[in-house]
Amino acid sequence: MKKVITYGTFDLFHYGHLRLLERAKSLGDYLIVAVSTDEFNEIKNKKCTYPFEERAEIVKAIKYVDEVIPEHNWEQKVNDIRSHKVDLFVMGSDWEGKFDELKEFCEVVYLERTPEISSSGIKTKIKHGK
Ligand code: C2G
Repeated sequence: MKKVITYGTFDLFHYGHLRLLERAKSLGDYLIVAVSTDEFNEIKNKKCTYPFEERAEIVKAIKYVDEVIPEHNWEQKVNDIRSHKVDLFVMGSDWEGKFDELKEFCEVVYLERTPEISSSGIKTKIKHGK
């Protein structure tokens, strides 16, 4: 069974997130998603609309997702890969090259980011009605 893992905040869940998870799952048999905790988003300097529990609940409900774990820090990835016996680490291309050190532990693939959609873009759209 090929196990895949990916990480993210997944705030204001949108089709860019969905297409990432769909493609990540298509590369294996079992997809683990590590959802950033509110505390870690502070460290990432990422303002979130929804708290961890709600973001994790939505990700858990996605049919491509088999397991959700919390992402507490930048450093946990190697432990996650080892403890969950992960074969493939996947991230969107905005992270291209940033996690290449994980190639020592598993396959690393960056998938094309879906253009024109982002959590911050959605907020702007709602604020300015365009
Ligand atoms: N994504 C995408 N297309 C978009 C928006 C996001 O493919 N239009 C992908 C990102 O590349 C990422 C995933 O969806 O792989 C989650 O995106 P975010 O929630 O923005 O995650 P991020 O804040 O980048 O956190 O340790 C890694 C970090 O936790 C990643």
